[in-house]
Amino acid sequence: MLPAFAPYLVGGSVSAQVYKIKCYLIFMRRYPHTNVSVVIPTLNEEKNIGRVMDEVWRFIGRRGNEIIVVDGNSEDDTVRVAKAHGARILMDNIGKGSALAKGLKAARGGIIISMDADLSHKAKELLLIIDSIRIGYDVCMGSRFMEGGKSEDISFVRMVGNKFFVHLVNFAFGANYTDMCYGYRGFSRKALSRLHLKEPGFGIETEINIKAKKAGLKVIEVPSVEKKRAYGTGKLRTFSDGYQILMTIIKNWIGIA
Ligand SMILES: Nc1nc2c(ncn2[C@@H]2O[C@H](COP(=O)(O)OP(=O)(O)OP(=O)(O)O)[C@@H](O)[C@H]2O)c(=O)[nH]1
Ligand SMILES: [Mg+2]
Repeated sequence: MLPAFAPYLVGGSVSAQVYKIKCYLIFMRRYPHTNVSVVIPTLNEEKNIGRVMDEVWRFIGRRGNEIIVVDGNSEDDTVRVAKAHGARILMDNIGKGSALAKGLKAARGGIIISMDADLSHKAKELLLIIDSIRIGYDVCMGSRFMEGGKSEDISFVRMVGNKFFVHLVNFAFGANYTDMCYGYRGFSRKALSRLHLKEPGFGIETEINIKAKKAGLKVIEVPSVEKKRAYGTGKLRTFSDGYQILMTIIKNWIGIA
């Protein structure tokens, strides 16, 4: 797969082009072709998953790459549609976090991406996330609240909750995050081997933020635009899942996670 900046190699004077091609070859020698795994937890996403996968394939290409769908026993046709679009299917009936952890563990790529199945993540942002890992970051996190990012989906109550959790984690762990409960991310293999994820539900993203900081991993946030879920209903329950996220922070803070 070509890096995101490949189109910029074209154009300019002959000497500028020779220079750019030299830079490109140096880059490719330092960061050789790395296969990509995209892990998508799903629960009743039959109307979304096919389109999500089409878009992902369009940006990463099928050759050498994989999409892993980890399904939580959907009652609809999610698994059939995902299979028909070329996914590796895993099953997990515990929760979003446990499904994601299972998929991340099973991933074979050198760069591993997590994303949602509801068409709220833009596939073209994959290129920035992938290149961030390629150039040496251990974890790249999409952020809706840094300059250039936004959410068309988040409710006021959830936004306030998210801000509270961001500040709490930054205070408790000396971090500098701008977003927390957002699942569009990239990881190096090394990062995943250091995270030891345990959260079964929607606390998983918070657990990743905390453990990445504790492990001293090189983390970068990149702007991300979250769109509204296309079809179906969201599974996150604001208050009970919010409570789980708070518990995730407290457990890690007092050292029992
Ligand atoms: N395997 C599995 N996947 C889940 C589970 N709960 C949610 N998911 C998936 O996790 C992703 C995020 O869930 P959403 O329901 O979109 O959560 P959200 O984005 O916080 O909520 P909305 O803004 O309402 O969409 C989606 O791809 C879901 O299908 C679960 O229990 N098991
Ligand atoms: Mg969603």
